[in-house]
Amino acid sequence: MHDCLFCRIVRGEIPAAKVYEDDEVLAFRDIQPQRPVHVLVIPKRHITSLAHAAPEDTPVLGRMLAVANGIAVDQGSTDGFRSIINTGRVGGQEVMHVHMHIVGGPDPVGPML
Ligand code: DGP
Repeated sequence: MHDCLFCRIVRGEIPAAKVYEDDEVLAFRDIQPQRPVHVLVIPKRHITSLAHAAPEDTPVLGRMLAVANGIAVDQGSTDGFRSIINTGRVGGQEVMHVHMHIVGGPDPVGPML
């Protein structure tokens, strides 16, 4: 997808603070962090949303889940984290390239609800 924001990050056309990368998956810090740790994990290959996922996308979607804990721990979220995937307009998805938020880190006001 030529104009997709996250595809452009994958291609290096837009800078991002990368924290993890392998053949299939890229993770970088969210530009508007909601917590001390806020990372987005994306497939390098364009998938618009979970509503657009095809059977052949199963391995890369699994990889996104499989790398989440290591990324969270590396970023300092050593006592758990949230993983969130918004899907579609009603689901609050703003960037139409599937992504998983990893949100956590030390919280001075207590645990997440
Ligand atoms: P969502 O609402 O689930 O589609 O979340 C999209 C997230 O993407 C939002 O938390 C802000 C983040 N974001 C938007 N544009 C950029 C960008 O150019 N760079 C980075 N690192 N994050 C971005």
